Amino acid sequence: MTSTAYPHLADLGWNSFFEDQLTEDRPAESSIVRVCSVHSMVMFIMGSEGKRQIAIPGNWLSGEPEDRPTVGDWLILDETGEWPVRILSRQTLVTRRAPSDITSVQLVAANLDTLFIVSSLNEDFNLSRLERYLAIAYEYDVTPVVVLTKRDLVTAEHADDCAAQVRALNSNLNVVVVNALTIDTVSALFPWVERGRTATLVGSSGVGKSTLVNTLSGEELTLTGAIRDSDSKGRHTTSSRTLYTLPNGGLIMDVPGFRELRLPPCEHGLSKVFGDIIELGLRCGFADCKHDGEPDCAVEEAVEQGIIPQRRVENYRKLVREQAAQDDEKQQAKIYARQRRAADRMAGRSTGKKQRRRR
Ligand SMILES: Nc1nc2c(ncn2[C@@H]2O[C@H](COP(=O)(O)OP(=O)(O)OP(=O)(O)O)[C@@H](O)[C@H]2O)c(=O)[nH]1
Ligand SMILES: [Mg+2]
Ligand SMILES: [Zn+2]
Repeated sequence: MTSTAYPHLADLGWNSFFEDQLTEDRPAESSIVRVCSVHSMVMFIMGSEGKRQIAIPGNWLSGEPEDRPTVGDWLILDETGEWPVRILSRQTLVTRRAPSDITSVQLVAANLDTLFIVSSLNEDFNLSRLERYLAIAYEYDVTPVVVLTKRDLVTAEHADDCAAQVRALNSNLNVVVVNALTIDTVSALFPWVERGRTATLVGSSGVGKSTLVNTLSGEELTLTGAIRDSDSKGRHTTSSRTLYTLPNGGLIMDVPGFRELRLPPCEHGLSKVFGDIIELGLRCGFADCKHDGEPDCAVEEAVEQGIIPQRRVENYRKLVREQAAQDDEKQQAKIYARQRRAADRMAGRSTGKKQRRRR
């Protein structure tokens, strides 16, 4: 853990990144607090003196989404300790496109170390959806851990097969298979949510995010909900994002289930998730190949040879289309070109490569 002038805050995730922002008068330890939950006019905060509620300044509410406080933020309070005056710059910030208005972003969580991407091993299991979540984790430089729940409800073969499919997405990926109801398997998550570290749980409704919070804490900190029999989906039991402290000193944020996850601008994240496809694309006949029926396409050849699953290529193309906001062909071409150039640079092939056709 980082040593700072505010020892009690280190347990809440405080480190030198935040301390370095306090250049002028150094506030008292009691004036530095972390946001646990945000409601329409008030927020809950925690600090060296415990947890309490304060009002959100009106002018903060009318600002841009990024200028508003979100769960996980560090705030400085005025001398009265009642009024927040500043949001410290975020070390990490995870956003998504707002479901109601895809032109604006919605803040999911600030200052995280770990993103637990939760999926159940039954009907919810979907590799393309996991690739979306992974793109976010890579974009924002937060360590992803894929947590596959409900191991007790499926056969061991099915659980092993699903875990192997997830590991095949990226050989460095952390994948943990659990029965979220009991600590024996869930304890494997502790290394990613140690004292002073912050983790967030994301995934569809009903996959067991709140159940994991309760099992990790050994208490009923948050409500969990039954699943609909008709389609095994959850009922959106958790309604707001909340940061909890675990008995081991780790911090974990429970998040309402996402109905759909629309990616924010996320080109870098996508190029990490789909690095293998981009790399292969350097060998396509056309420099601007979209891997969609063009002649001499190295990616489609790899699909035919069973090296890359068709699903994965389709998901890559779909997510680039989404990035380009609404099927703008020129925009898509630019994204493909930027990602290829970056891969080209990484591979050190900027000179002496084969001359490719341009359309
Ligand atoms: N058998 C079994 N049931 C589980 C497991 N994980 C979660 N459940 C059950 O699934 C239901 C939904 O769990 P929650 O923890 O409420 O799901 P959630 O992801 O928080 O859902 P939202 O808050 O709606 O987003 C509850 O009835 C849990 O008991 C598991 O690993 N095994
Ligand atoms: Mg929940
Ligand atoms: Zn191609």
